Amino acid sequence: MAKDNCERKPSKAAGGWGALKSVARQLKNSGKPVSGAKTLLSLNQADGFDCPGCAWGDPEHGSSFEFCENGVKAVTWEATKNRVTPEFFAAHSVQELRTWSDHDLEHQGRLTNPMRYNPETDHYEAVSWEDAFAGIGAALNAIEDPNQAEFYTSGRASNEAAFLYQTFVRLFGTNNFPDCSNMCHEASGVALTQAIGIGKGTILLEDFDETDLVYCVGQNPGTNHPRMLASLREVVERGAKVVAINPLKEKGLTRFADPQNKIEMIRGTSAPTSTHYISPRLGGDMAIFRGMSKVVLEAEDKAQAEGKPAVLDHAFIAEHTHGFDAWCDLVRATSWDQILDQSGLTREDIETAAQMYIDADRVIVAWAMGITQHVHSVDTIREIASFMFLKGNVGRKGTGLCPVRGHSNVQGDRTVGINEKAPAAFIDAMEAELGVSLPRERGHNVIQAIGAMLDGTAKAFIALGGNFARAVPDSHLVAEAMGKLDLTVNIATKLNHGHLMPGKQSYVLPCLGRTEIDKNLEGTRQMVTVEDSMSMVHGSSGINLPASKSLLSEVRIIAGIAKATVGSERVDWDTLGQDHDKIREMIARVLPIFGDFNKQVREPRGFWLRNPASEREFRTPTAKANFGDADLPALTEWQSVNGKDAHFVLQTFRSHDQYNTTVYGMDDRYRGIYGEREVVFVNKRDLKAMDLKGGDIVDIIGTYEDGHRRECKGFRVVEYDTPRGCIGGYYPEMNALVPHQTVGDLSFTPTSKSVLVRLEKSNP
Ligand SMILES: Nc1nc2c(c(=O)[nH]1)N[C@H]1C(S)=C(S)[C@@H](COP(=O)(O)OP(=O)(O)OC[C@H]3O[C@@H](n4cnc5c(=O)[nH]c(N)nc54)[C@H](O)[C@@H]3O)O[C@H]1N2
Ligand SMILES: Nc1nc2c(c(=O)[nH]1)N[C@H]1C(S)=C(S)[C@@H](COP(=O)(O)OP(=O)(O)OC[C@H]3O[C@@H](n4cnc5c(=O)[nH]c(N)nc54)[C@H](O)[C@@H]3O)O[C@H]1N2
Ligand SMILES: [Mo]
Repeated sequence: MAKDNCERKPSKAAGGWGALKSVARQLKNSGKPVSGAKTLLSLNQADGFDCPGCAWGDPEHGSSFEFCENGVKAVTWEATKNRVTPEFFAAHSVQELRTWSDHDLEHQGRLTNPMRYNPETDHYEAVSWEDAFAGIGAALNAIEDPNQAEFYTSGRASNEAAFLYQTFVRLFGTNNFPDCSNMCHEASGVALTQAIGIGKGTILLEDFDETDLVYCVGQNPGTNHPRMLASLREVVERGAKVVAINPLKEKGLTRFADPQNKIEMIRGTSAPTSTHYISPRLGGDMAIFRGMSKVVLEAEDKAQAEGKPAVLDHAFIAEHTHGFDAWCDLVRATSWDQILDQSGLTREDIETAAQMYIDADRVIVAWAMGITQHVHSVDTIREIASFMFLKGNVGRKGTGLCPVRGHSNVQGDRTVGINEKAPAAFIDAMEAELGVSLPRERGHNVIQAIGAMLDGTAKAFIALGGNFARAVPDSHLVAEAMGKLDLTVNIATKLNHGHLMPGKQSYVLPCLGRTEIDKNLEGTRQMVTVEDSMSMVHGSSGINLPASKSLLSEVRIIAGIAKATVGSERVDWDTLGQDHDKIREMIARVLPIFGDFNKQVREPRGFWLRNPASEREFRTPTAKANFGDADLPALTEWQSVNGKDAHFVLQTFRSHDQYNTTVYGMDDRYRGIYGEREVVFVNKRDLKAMDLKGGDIVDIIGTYEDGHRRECKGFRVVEYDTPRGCIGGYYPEMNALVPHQTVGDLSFTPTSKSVLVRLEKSNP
């Protein structure tokens, strides 16, 4: 634990009074004229709005108060009374604002007016919506090649906004759709598509009620998916098992006090969220699953030799899978030495974790960024899937693969076409809908968009939400390159650093948030829809008055830009902009899986987008679930630094007080950090070896030899329970250290959880 951090200690359990106090503080600070409590009671209710916090599924809408501490932060942060007005921009130049922190920028509140950058004064100035649309349309049309424009999407955008956006971008003539998913669960999408024929998870929330065993891998749900803790805790209370696999002992994965449980709150008690905890080295998870599979295969051999019942589900393997024998050969050929060195575990650790699998009838594996943000993530997820196929743990009640998504609609955005490599069938359907041929070549993902900005071929950047400049690797280089573009446009609720690197022409366009009432010109309320991690699609309608009279919905802003850029010959943007039902009709024509979209989404709990893999229909080229075909990495990042003085693998993670690049506050209660973020978590023995102690100040230096100097200077050392050679610190500050050229194999995901660095004592 963070020993040297003076006055305050880490919390004993996740949730509890700490969470309630934090909620109260948040409500007070938001000071919303519309009652904060009323806003919260509408969260995740049938007639309310979807929590913009995370993509965890909801139980029956309306059955309880469905929010958590960090959902409250997300909501109140949006529903603040603070405003960023034209007067604010008149008072502060862009150069000045660039010196502000991420927290201070967003804390100024909601953007109120469309703004255009004036390079002569270095200030943003108010502009009318008409002039903004016309200016953007003219600038986009002045670009020689549509592939020189990058159209970014952050995963909070609704299905309706995302679908309209991709329609516009494809008509404009490019598939350049860098999106936050490229930095997030891309490896899950790639690996699951190869393994089971669809890049999504196969479980429903109810599966947690039936499962015998959950592996929760590379994920910190106490902070990032707090509503998942209720599921994990119920699994443990039922007597089933939860194995947490995480280099850090994350509080939420040990104990949870449910702030909505009165008795628990009064007694100050909490309950466990896991039954077993194993702490591997960074990037060691493929080795763990390979090792567990080895144990399972040995158990099968033994059972056969002794004439006992089979351990494997032979019927499933024979009927539904491909590549079993070849993969078994790989598993058997993998040495324990390599497995133990990469994972950093003992053979007993792995055998214990595998024995639980052997004993369990129904198993779920859930994972997030600790698995997806490495070089070997795709192979690791394939290995997880192969392990699960051994006992038919896919497509059965209480079983399944569960990539836990990040942004609340990141999965939906992909479904409706935010995809630089969309399937041909989708483009075919869009062409039939629009009566025009559309570009087919692969567009840019985030890494390729960065490349185009750095080499000067990109001319324009449009962002539907997010904070590209801070979220991406090599953030300093990228921010600088953004300033050289001809056009930058940001559709946003709040001011962030991404808006402060204006191109030659630049606009910041303020939009309505999830919490706000969206009415069209005739005064009819519009709802949007989102898809959660479990492929449930539901409606979301805000209840608060808009932060300013000048705001438009994302849908109307996109329609405005589209009309001014590609004209209304193919699409009646005015009508679609005014009527979300019409957009949903169009979505359902292009993607028949949405069925009678407008009717279904008005059911209280929304509806489930059928996932064939969860019914054992595997739409892969072999028409089967495919076992993996990869060896363990020849060398993990940890192995590459092991034995080199002061060299480490660094993981960059989230504090309890942030939402990605949105920094709510400076505390990380569960890890015992208060009032600061420029810290680096290091193992005690590593510190000793370097003659350092907790509280010392160090510089963290990137060790990639590609000509770029990467450093974070003056960070405070925190002595922490993390494996030797593996250190950690906060994103986005540490994006200055994450290289954009080193990416996940096949996923192109920045390797934010295995960054190679060196520590040096700071020279004050
Ligand atoms: N409050 C809040 N909620 C959020 C977000 C937020 O910022 N704040 N962000 C949203 C988004 S976009 C996303 S993608 C998710 C992110 O959700 P998480 O994936 O939980 O996010 P991180 O903070 O990056 O945490 C990564 C976890 O993986 C562990 N880990 C790192 N490397 C390894 C490894 O090699 N092996 C194993 N086994 N574990 C490892 C870390 O110790 C850490 O516990 O949360 C979403 N929800
Ligand atoms: N080093 C490192 N880098 C990472 C990660 C990591 O773990 N480590 N994680 C990666 C992951 S998983 C992700 S998903 C990305 C996140 O990358 P992004 O999605 O680009 O970043 P966010 O911080 O979520 O975006 C915050 C901004 O979104 C805008 N916003 C908020 N709500 C709305 C809305 O309703 N509409 C619109 N239009 N705008 C809105 C606000 O202006 C706010 O400032 O970062 C990635 N980068
Ligand atoms: Mo994410």
